[in-house]
Amino acid sequence: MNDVNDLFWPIHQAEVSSKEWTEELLTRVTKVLKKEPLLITLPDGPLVFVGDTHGDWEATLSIIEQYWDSPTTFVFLGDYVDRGPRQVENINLLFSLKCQAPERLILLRGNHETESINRRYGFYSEVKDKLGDLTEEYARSFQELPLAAVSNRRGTFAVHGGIAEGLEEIGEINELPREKEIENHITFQLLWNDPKEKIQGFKPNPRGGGSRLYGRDVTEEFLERNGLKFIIRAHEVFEQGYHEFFDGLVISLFSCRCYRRPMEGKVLHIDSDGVQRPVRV
Ligand SMILES: [Mn+2]
Repeated sequence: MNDVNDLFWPIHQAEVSSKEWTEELLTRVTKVLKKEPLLITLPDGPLVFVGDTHGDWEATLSIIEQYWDSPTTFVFLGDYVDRGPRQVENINLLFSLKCQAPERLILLRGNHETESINRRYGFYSEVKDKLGDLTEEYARSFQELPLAAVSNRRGTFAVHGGIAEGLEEIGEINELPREKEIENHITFQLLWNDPKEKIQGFKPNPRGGGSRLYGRDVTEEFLERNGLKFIIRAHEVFEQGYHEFFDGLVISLFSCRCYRRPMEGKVLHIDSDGVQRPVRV
């Protein structure tokens, strides 16, 4: 196992790297991501799931350092950029670790890993300020990010937003297109949908754009059809960083500690025996 200190990225320095270094990083990570399927099958060992980090570079670093020396696989649920203080540093750290140790770190796509969203919520201008112009290169890397992960042993499905109306079998995710701007309605929902108590089926989501709310009944049907037990997702802010829907059938994580105001961030650790524990960042 690589020592985290020997890696390509000097992780203890908050300074942004040069444009040349980042360009090389993006070329490398795009190649690594292209080799991955859109639905990742997770290994059987311990797992740590991480919700939105949104430029909270320090949160990402502390999570990495906490679990790097154990045989833990990291599953990041997307939304690495926009909003927070160190977006370039956050995504560069994650991409660098991905290049160095692709098996240890799964980086799923969030709805913020899209150029049109980055233009509105801060990443686009941060890249221009710190690196000149690599927005196109970042967008090309984001296009290759996998959409979901499954742990057959744990019966867990991990995705940024949640289940999608029209998606029957999770294997169908591997047939989805890799799009720079997300137009496929299944992909869009995987990244944008939210669970909601006390509704039936799928309903229009106030977020708009074709996103849906999903209720307990369709969640149970999806889990049963796919032989799964529960879903881990991110995408929504919770002050405590952790929230359970439908008596734990859906676990929602938020790991950033500085979203508009200071708050707790949490990750979910699942050990070799399947014991789940929310852990404060
Ligand atoms: Mn999101």
